[in-house]
Amino acid sequence: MATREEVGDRKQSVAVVGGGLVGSLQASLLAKRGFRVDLYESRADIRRMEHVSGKSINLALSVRGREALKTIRLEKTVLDKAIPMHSRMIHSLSGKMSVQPYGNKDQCIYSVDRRKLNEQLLTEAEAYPNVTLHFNHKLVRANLDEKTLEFSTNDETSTVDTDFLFGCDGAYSTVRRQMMRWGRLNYEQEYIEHGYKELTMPPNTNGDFALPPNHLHIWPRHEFMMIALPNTDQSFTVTLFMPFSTFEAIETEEDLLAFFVKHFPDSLDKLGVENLVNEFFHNPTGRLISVKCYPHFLAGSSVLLGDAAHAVVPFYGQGMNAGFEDCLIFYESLLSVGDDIIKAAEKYSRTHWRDCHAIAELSKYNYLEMRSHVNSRLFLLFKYIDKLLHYLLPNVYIPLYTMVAFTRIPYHQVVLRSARQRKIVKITLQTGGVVLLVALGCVLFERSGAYLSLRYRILPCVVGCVLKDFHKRLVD
Ligand code: FAD
Ligand code: EGO
Repeated sequence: MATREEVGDRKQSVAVVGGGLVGSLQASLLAKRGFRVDLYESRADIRRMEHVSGKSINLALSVRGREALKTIRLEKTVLDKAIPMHSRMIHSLSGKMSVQPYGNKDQCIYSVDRRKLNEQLLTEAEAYPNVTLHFNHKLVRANLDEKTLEFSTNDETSTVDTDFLFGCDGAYSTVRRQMMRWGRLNYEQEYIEHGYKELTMPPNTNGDFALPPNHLHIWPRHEFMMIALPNTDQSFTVTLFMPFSTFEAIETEEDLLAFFVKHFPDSLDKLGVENLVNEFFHNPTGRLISVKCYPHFLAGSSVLLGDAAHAVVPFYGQGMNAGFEDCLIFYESLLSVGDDIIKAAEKYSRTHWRDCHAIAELSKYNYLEMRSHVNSRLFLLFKYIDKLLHYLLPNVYIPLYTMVAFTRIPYHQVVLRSARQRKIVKITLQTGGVVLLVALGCVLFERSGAYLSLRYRILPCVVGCVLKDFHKRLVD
């Protein structure tokens, strides 16, 4: 448990709406700076619930999220209950499994249980004397001029005053909607064609993991993508991503089994036919939304964080990580302006929105790339080329996934860098091709005994032009 020597005695009271992953982290970080924090969550206290409904069971935690957890001294506690995945394991249609490490030995992502993580974050927040958690409080309206919040609590409504408001209420944010009514908030959302279904791969008959546990398992099949992340109870949570139309086309048990035999034959036994049929037809098909908005700070009193500010499609496994990084960057802003919350919000929102937009775009781009031309062989090939280039040019070329998951390079710089890297590779390949042609020309001249002037005057000219062109294209 964290020591709380930093807790000061500031009068300012702030409201955090949403007690999900981001809201509960934000409450602790604000409490650490001495603010009086009231956190409002529409659901009941998940720590006292038997069953929690909702999206994804486990999540991949990477460096950005870990850095934020470190700040409230919760990283170790969380990692203790998480399973490291130090490589990807690619499953081909024939059942072949190929392993590719993420990098050096400490470069791994972690499979964490969403519910456990949320519970740990709530317990951590609650342990601050200056935090009050309010469950069963659903925000229905916010008056941003009067700075009042209206909640529906079970059957009643209640209204509270607040100095400052953090909207951490997820992709369908009510705070964001209120901000849009108040002022000029631009908003853009997009549902993608793919939905997702979560399935459980139970432990095998020996009670062990049905697949090696320390990997992120990926079945890349163009339009159909499947992944599996390990759980501490020796099971895996498998997520199948595919177009809604394909989900709808699978109506009977026979359809389902035929589909799995055709596309994921190696996983059928491990999922178990009865279990698969049961879960596939009982678990809901999730929808995936991508949200961008601007600005994230409005009315001098409201800031959006996490999915409320930028819901992203899960094809980089970055939604929570990006949301946690929002909180960390806000915290760093607070530190740099002496805990003046309005100045911190101004500073935070001046630049950070670009990174939020960038991760939304990167995630959508990866969705397009993976479904349009990635099967298991191409996936392995891309990753192999990435690895080779990184080996040859360790400081110049960093694979995109590495920058996203294993560094804190701001996402918008990741986009710029990756574009530059791609360009270098492309131009090098093109120039390499031209150089080969010229060399071939040389050999032919040699053989045909062409005029010396060709070899000594024209050739250097051609080589010079090629190199000049290479340089020119590289600089602009
Ligand atoms: P949420 O988790 O949605 O929490 C919002 C909270 O606000 C909820 O508790 C809700 O009850 C509450 N709330 C909503 N409205 C109100 C209201 N009006 N009043 C009061 N409370 C309210 N991210 C990763 O980093 N790695 C992954 O591997 C990963 N995998 C994913 C897989 C899938 C299939 C999906 C869908 C997402 C995945 N994500 C992943 C993204 C991650 O789930 C989200 O980015 C993360 O949950 C965002 O946290 P949040 O607190 O902003 O929002
Ligand atoms: C060619 C090959 C182009 C989430 C590979 C791009 C994402 C992308 C959904 C994986 C790992 C955590 C994830 C890699 C790429 C989680 C992830 C990756 C998926 C799907 C996921 C990787 C939950 C992009 N990380 N990743 O390199 O291992 O590569 F496959 Cl569908």
